[in-house]
Amino acid sequence: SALLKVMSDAARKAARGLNRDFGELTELQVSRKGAADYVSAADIKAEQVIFEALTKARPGYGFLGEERGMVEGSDKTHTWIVDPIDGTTNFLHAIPHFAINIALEREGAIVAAVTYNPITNDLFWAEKGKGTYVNDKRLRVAARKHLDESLLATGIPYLGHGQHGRFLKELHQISQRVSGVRRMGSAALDLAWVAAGRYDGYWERDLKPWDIAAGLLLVTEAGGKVTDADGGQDMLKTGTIVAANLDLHPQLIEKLQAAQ
Ligand code: 2AM
Ligand code: CA
Ligand code: CA
Ligand code: CA
Repeated sequence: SALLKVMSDAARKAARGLNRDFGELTELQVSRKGAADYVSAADIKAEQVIFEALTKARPGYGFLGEERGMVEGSDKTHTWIVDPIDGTTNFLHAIPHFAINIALEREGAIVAAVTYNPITNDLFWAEKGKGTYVNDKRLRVAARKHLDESLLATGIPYLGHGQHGRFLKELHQISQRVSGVRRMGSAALDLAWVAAGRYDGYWERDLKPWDIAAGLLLVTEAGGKVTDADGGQDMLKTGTIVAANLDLHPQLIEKLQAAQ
């Protein structure tokens, strides 16, 4: 659709700068917003490119970006939610696992999503009611029904961020029941990989709207279920997310609750 083209063009345009800077930034081009919260010249430049492309195509829409915060628009029903690099730590360490994340919120619901890994050239996209794709290929969440055969992803709290003790309890509870747990460092790609059926499920806490807004549509349009840890729909407010297929989702929620 025209909307998806606007979003994927913006992501590909920002990706050109990221490909240039990947593995090439000096320490001088990186600063710290808080404990372990790094931002590089590449994050800021990529967000600027995305902001300009989206604002030109859809003047008036609001814009919420990790690096510039909220820019109110004249149109109060539409807001872009953007993370120019999800997985900045990977990006700065020359690990090819990060993504440009763009979602469109309409009256409180996410209606379109793009998650683009410029290194692998995987462009994950979804539009409400129309399914999820990676490039031209339709995606479907995995079909595994039992936790003991499933591979999950999660995120680990880091310096100055998150509840480390609670995370270890949850990991202790869950890792005994599954065939594996991965932690790759990009919430956006974790969700995209659940949509693709690569991971069977994913849970994480203390996230921001720009980490997960796109991915929650990718997973639901691929036939999966996404909730917060209580089974509710407050993921963007609580920053807590549990994603899996319809069989595994309740099992994952149960194990998380047993860990509290
Ligand atoms: P970011 O790269 O856009 O900052 C989940 O782990 C999320 O936490 C990531 O998607 C990442 O988004 C964010 N995050 C911020 N600082 C982090 C750090 N030091 N280590 C891991 N993740 C971090
Ligand atoms: Ca960040
Ligand atoms: Ca992020
Ligand atoms: Ca980011």
